[in-house]
Amino acid sequence: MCGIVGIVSQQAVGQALYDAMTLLQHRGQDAAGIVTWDGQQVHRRKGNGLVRDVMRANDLAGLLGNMGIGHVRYPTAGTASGAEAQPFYVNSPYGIALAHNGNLTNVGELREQLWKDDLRHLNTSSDSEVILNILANELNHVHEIHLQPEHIFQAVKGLHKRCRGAYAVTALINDYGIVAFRDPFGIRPLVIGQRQTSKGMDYMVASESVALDVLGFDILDDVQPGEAVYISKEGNIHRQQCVDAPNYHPCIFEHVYLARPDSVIDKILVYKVRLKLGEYLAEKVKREWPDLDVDVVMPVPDTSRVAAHSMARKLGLKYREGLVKNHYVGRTFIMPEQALRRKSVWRKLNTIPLEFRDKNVLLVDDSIVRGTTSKEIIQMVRQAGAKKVYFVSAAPPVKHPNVYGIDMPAAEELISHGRSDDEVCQAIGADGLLFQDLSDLVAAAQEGNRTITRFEDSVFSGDYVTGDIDEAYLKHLSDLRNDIAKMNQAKKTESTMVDLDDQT
Ligand code: PIN
Repeated sequence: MCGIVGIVSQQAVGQALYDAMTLLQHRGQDAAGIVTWDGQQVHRRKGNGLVRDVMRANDLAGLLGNMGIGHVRYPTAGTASGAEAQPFYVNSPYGIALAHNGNLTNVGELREQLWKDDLRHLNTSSDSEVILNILANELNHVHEIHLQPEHIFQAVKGLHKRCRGAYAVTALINDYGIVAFRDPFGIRPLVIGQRQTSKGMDYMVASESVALDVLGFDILDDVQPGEAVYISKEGNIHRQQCVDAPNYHPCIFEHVYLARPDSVIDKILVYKVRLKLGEYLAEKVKREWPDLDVDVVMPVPDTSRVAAHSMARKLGLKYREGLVKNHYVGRTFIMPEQALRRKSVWRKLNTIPLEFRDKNVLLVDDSIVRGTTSKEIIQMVRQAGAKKVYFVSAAPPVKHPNVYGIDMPAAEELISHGRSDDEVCQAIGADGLLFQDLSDLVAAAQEGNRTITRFEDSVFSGDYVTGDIDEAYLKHLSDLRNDIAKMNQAKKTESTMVDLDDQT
């Protein structure tokens, strides 16, 4: 999961890109980058770390121009190395910079084609570099010195024919404008907004609407699955569907945990989904645990707060916040090594014993992925004096790996993979455990937009919407993602800042 943004304005965009990226920072804390065009020249800054650490004041001052794109990165395919921070850049044709959120599922085949058929060298293991080179190659075929919107759409059509998987993209074409597009299933989110200023209309595309909101842009629409949106440097917007049969199957995990609650994705307010998740959970608790003796409902901060609150209300139980989060340590499932992850739970959360002493507590978390934090939290809560600890997950059990750009662990590292709910309950040491039903999660999201008949929910169901995922692919992914692989990568990439000349 990453965050992307693109802005075309009639005034300088450096600061606005920076602000948008800080609003998307929850989507990736690993690396950040911005590329702008000032009418003559491209300006770039990228590196490992948070937006505020990569872009110091003097870097920002150098990001000149009225259009640009930005990216915050959470490592998925490839490694976490600074050389792979985005946007990537190619100088032909025109000069194109590209930022991508997602993961291609036929990247091996594309790499081979790019080398053997298109004579293009790839310098990193990132699939975003692959997409950029495919786009460049398709634009090369068009071979127009005066690029028109229809040429760009033709190139995106060609790209859709070659690429499989999940991709939401913003690309800057020097001296022309910004093109944004979404894969034919609309798996990763992408929204367009506009803002009227005294100098003209500004346009922004971003992974989440929160970036538009805060910067004073109104939501115009979601980029549709398979659609491309081209905004010329003059501020003219062109849109075209670039696949014959698009399917609207956005990722449901955005609503579980990834997105900010104040974002609206595909017309669905994330906050409302989480409220609903709590209500469905309350019904399940009533059904499954009719004699439950609980003194207090408590969220594991932060994501599950909304669901825990609506659940407590529906159950007529007290809602309390007895776990306090330190916001200055990273999210735990980013960390590669199991031991590191364990330790960080204790660095991240602390208890208020007053809320636990001699009480039966019902803890709510947004999901259980590896189960490491749940286990540690339950121990922590018992140490704080709780008598009984029940645990509910606002999402169904995560049983399958994600292949569409969420940095989930390998299947064998998912606690619910190959385990019954009772076995998971035992493994995390709870007195009782309930998971949300998948049908309720889908219903909660669908209530926000009934035109979406299916969501990408493979981590729960094992059904991969693109239809091209087989055992061999999952095995390959597991080899890339397991803890040992991640530790080896981490060792290789100890240096933090990138050389700005790492052009592709
Ligand atoms: C909470 C995010 N949420 C907490 C992410 C932990 C699963 N984990 C998924 C629960 S917040 S584990 O937004 O960072 O506050 O099951 O892998 O141990």
